[in-house]
Parts: sequence; structure tokens; C-alpha cells
Amino acid sequence: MRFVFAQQKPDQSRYLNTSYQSRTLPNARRALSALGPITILNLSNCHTQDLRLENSQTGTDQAAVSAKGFRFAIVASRWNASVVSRLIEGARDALAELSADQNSIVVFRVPGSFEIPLCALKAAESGKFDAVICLGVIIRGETPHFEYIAAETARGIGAAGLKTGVPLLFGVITAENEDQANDRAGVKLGNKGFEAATAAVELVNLYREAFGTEPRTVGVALG
Ligand code: DLZ
Repeated sequence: MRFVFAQQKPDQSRYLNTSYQSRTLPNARRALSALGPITILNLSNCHTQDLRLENSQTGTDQAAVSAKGFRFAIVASRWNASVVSRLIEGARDALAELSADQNSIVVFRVPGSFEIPLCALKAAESGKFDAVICLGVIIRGETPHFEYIAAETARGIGAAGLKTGVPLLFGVITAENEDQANDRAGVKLGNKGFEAATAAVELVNLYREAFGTEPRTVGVALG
């Protein structure tokens, strides 16, 4: 028996949380090599390859997902601005890697995370976007604000998605402190913006494939 082992290239793990992979891959490789020869494939675009549509109608388990032709809103708060800007950068990088047109992405800035849900709802209701990527950073402080803002932001984003039927992605970091927030907006433990945008592309492809949801490209002017 011969096995093909597909793994992402090390240099492509920049934004993704690889700690799980680094723990599990050696074990998987050891187990397979005990059973037979293995061929290791270093995937050239791990993000695309990782996104598979299980039971997709194409009959292949490696349906390519692409952001091409889809439109995305990014709703991002200004509190903890330097961290949020790295989330936006991560989201833009993910969309670019998945072939989104840069002019198909509109960024809306709101004061704080508490304001994200309403703006996201309006973006979703506008009919201009296939997915809305919500980005913010809420850091636990000395006040009970953290609990209220975090809970309300999550609840509001979820409610807006269910109300509109448009995929809304939760790329809001809730962190105990600044170090933790930085870790989740960079390279160490991944980048929540990159992850949310990647999930957005997976979902728009899934909904088109599974339910025939058409991309919002016709007759809609952005800006
Ligand atoms: C007030 C507040 C506090 C204390 N902390 C944060 C935070 O860590 N992250 C964030 O995005 N926003 C914070 N805000 C602002 C609120 O989200 C909101 O903008 C204000 O309460 C005004 O409605």
C-alpha cells in the first residue's frame, strides 16, 4: 500500500495556527510509514487546498474554492486600532490569495466593537455583499465593559447573519491582555482576520454549491 501525505509548505503557515499541525503531523507520518511507503506533497496553496466541500456536487473532495467574482464587506472597529489594522491586513491577504478582486472589498470602520453588529447588518441588508467579515479587538480591562461588549458583539453579529441569510464572519478577538490580542493578530498563534476571511470564502462557495446562491456581481455598484 502506498500513501500520499499532503502538507502545507512551512512558509505558508504565516497566519494560521500551526501548533495543532506541528503536534499531529509527525504522529500521522509515523503511523503511515509503519504501514507502507509514503510520498510527501508540499501543497503550493494550503489555504485553497484546505478548503474542501465535503460531498460537493462536483464529485471531488478537492473542489477549488475561489473568492473571484464575490464581494466582501469588512466591518472593523477602531478601538485597539493597531491590532485591528493587522486583522484587516490579514483578511485582505487571505482574499487576495484566494483571487478576490481588490475592488470587490469595501472596508467600513466603526468606533468600537459594540457598533460592529449594526453596521454589519446594514452591509448585509444592502444586498451588495456575499459575505461580511467582522473584525474587532476587545481587551479585558478594569471595568465590566468587557463582558457586556464581548457578549453583545457576538450576539449581534450572529443575529444579523440569521436575519439576513448573508454569511457574517466573527473575526473579533476577545483577549485578557494586549499580548494575547497581538498573538492572535499576527504570526504566532495565527491571524483572526486571515482566518475569518478564509472562512468567508469557504462559505460563499459552499452556499453557491449547495443552495445555488449566486454571487452579487450583477447590477451592483460598490462605493
Ligand atoms: C468602551 C470600550 C471599552 C472599555 N473597551 C473596548 C474594547 O476593548 N474594544 C472595543 O472594540 N471597544 C471597546 N469599547 C468601546 C465600545 O465598543 C463602544 O464603541 C462604546 O461603548 C460606544 O458605544
